[in-house]
Amino acid sequence: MGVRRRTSLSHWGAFEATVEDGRLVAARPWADGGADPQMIGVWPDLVYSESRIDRPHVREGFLRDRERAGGEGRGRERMVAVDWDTALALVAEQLQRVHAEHGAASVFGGSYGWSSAGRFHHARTQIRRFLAAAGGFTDQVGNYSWGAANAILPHILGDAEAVSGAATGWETIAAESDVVVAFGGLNPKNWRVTSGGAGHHHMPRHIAEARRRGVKFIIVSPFAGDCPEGLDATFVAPRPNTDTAIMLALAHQALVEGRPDLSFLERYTEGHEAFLDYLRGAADGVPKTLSWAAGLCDVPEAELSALWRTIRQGRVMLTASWSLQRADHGEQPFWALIALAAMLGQIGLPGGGFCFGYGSLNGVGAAARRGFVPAMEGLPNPAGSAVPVASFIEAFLNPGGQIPFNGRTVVFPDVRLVYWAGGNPFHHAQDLFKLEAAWRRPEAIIVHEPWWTSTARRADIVLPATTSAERNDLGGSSRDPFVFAMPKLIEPLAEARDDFVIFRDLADRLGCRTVFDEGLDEMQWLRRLWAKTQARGGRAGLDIPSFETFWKDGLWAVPAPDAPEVLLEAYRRDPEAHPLKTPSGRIELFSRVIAGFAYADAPPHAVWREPREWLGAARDGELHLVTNQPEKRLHSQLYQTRRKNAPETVEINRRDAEARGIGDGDVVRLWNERGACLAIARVGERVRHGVLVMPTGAWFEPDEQAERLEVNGNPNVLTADRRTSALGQACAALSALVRIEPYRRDESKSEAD
Ligand SMILES: Nc1nc2c(c(=O)[nH]1)N[C@H]1C(S)=C(S)[C@@H](COP(=O)(O)OP(=O)(O)OC[C@H]3O[C@@H](n4cnc5c(=O)[nH]c(N)nc54)[C@H](O)[C@@H]3O)O[C@H]1N2
Ligand SMILES: Nc1nc2c(c(=O)[nH]1)N[C@H]1C(S)=C(S)[C@@H](COP(=O)(O)OP(=O)(O)OC[C@H]3O[C@@H](n4cnc5c(=O)[nH]c(N)nc54)[C@H](O)[C@@H]3O)O[C@H]1N2
Ligand SMILES: [Mo]
Repeated sequence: MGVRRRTSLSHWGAFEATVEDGRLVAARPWADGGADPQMIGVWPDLVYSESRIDRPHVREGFLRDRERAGGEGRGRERMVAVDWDTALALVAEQLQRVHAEHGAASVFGGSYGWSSAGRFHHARTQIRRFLAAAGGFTDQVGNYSWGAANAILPHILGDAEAVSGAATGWETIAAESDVVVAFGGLNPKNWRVTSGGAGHHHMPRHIAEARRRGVKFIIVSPFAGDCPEGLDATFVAPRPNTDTAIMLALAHQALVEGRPDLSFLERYTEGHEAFLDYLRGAADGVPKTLSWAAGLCDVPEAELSALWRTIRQGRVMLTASWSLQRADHGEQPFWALIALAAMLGQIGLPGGGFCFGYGSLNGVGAAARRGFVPAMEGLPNPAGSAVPVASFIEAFLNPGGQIPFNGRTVVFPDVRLVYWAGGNPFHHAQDLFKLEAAWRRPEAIIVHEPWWTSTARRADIVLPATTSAERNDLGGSSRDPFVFAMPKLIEPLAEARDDFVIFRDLADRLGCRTVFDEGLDEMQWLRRLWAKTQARGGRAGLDIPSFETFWKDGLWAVPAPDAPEVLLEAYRRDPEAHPLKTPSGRIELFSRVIAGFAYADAPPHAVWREPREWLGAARDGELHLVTNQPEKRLHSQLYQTRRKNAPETVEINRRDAEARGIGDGDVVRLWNERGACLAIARVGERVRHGVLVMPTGAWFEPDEQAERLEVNGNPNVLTADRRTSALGQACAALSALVRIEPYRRDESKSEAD
């Protein structure tokens, strides 16, 4: 067979794969794309990991007693290897049973998760298509990444584009901005990843260009790691979750100095008077002054005042990372940032106004034409049932329960069967010990996974899926100027099958195969997807290669746009000709629609509300736990390739460490009323006092002896299963208080409180 080199794609970048005698032996970043060599280099370890699932498996009790087995044995009982026919017959039988006895909404199949790159084989898309074809299911709406923004932005701007795709181009920042204020910072680790996968990792270059022109950067974050190295930025380190107060105070300062751009507010916004009244403290008697904010965020007033002086003139780009809205009342910092930008009057100008996510994902603000990476088609869900994505634990525990959600009432279905492919809820959900309890409730749990993740180990039926190296696909990201072919590199390992093939066989058994696959096989689907790219190119007047040429070349470079994008540029140019899709057609600083909802935790204009857990409410010894994205993983993906067998690290300020007798490198125990986990302490000055920073993504591994103790360092045993507000019902993981101490094994049992 010899040696072959092929290009392929992962969420962490395009790569060159070397295949020797049918075995993937090496991977390195593609061309000069700038992907992280270490993350790419572990591809062979990932594919041939010991944690690969070789065959279908069924939990022992479930194999014997089916749905009557109860959920107690999940994660405890032995998993028994079975042949594909037995496994598929079991899955089909369970789906039919639940449909017949309880109805389609009792099948929970939202299956949230990033899956792998590749548009056709994208597991979450495939499972939702299959379950829709099979009669319906309960879906999950929104996402963990920017769920709160997704709910609030349409009320303010008419749609959620400003977080889902649109962004002011970095070229305009490098060329026009005087100042960039980055709330939540610009952490370079996050630029390693793009949803869908990227050819170019452009951010370091853009930052360097901006620096060369002398753009001033201000990083607002409790963590100095959020500042790219070599960037001579001013650093403001507030308490977590207090950014809204700072933004409001800056807006108030603009007001008292007579600097708000009144002509902008009048022409382009709706309801600014109500917002300005709030800043003045008309109703609550609290003017939102710099000293008011200084007290809340615990930053000297002089620093906030210096921040104000930096942004009161010149071209100013205000940006917030997505992390800000993954917290209690996470809707508010995004609304407050838009309001502040409106006061400064630069929305719609190159290098000015506001933008979300420059520090969150590679490709935000990249020069790329959107819409050329074809999306795999979904099917309408006949059950019409869906819950907000982060509410699923509550849904499992509380069938028939109701929650308010963005002006509606969601009624939780009676979940009997859970089907997950392409996601890892024992990574992404909050309060994982609570999830463990909720996970026992359904009668049947089915998971497709390439690896024995914590979720796969807690299923009744596990079907081994291929990785993207083992199938043909195409992929890319709308935030990147390429569409990549992803040719099959190697044959499937052991008995692994593609999610598509598994669902096709199940659809066959359930009598819905033609609805599901439309009579097309893998390569025919890829051609059909490519035809969408061609059609789109035709409309744009571009000449797009044939599928054969694309496949042979391995990629197609999407021509660069004629001019860099500027968020809301057309609206600014002519608001009458390009009204926003809000009720007023303008940027809503006060929303009558939200007023109509009458939610106590989401008023009709941007406000400061105390988070339920934050340093302002900390009891003795409690610290604020920030759980951010891991540096060299994608969530829980790549964890299986780690070299050392030690828990995840937690960064702690020297002052807090010394007060607790914690030294650098010590094993520590973090705990609160929800649970406890272990970690290795990194002691230093990067994180502000009172705050701990711990990445997500360690595989959930409860200790066998101690109660509610997790040993790999998965911080989601500590975060609260509470959502941002009735408006967003989104993940609020970043509002959590914990205690920390040196770990001594024998003490751990008695101290779980
Ligand atoms: N505390 C805290 N929690 C958080 C966050 C936080 O900031 N703090 N962030 C949240 C955010 S923004 C997100 S997006 C979520 C991410 O949560 P997830 O998206 O659930 O995390 P991943 O680890 O990417 O899970 C993807 C799973 O799909 C599997 N997989 C990969 N390819 C395939 C395939 O082809 N077929 C099948 N069947 N499976 C496949 C992988 O092995 C992996 O187990 O986490 C959320 N959780
Ligand atoms: N390497 C890598 N990159 C990734 C991912 C990954 O798993 N690995 N995941 C991707 C995904 S799915 C998403 S959604 C994005 C998420 O993008 P973000 O949510 O923006 O990323 P995080 O790393 O969670 O948070 C960024 C920084 O925000 C700071 N921060 C937290 N809370 C506060 C606060 O209240 N105020 C202020 N001022 N700062 C705060 C933290 O110090 C943290 O380092 O990242 C993407 N990029
Ligand atoms: Mo995310």
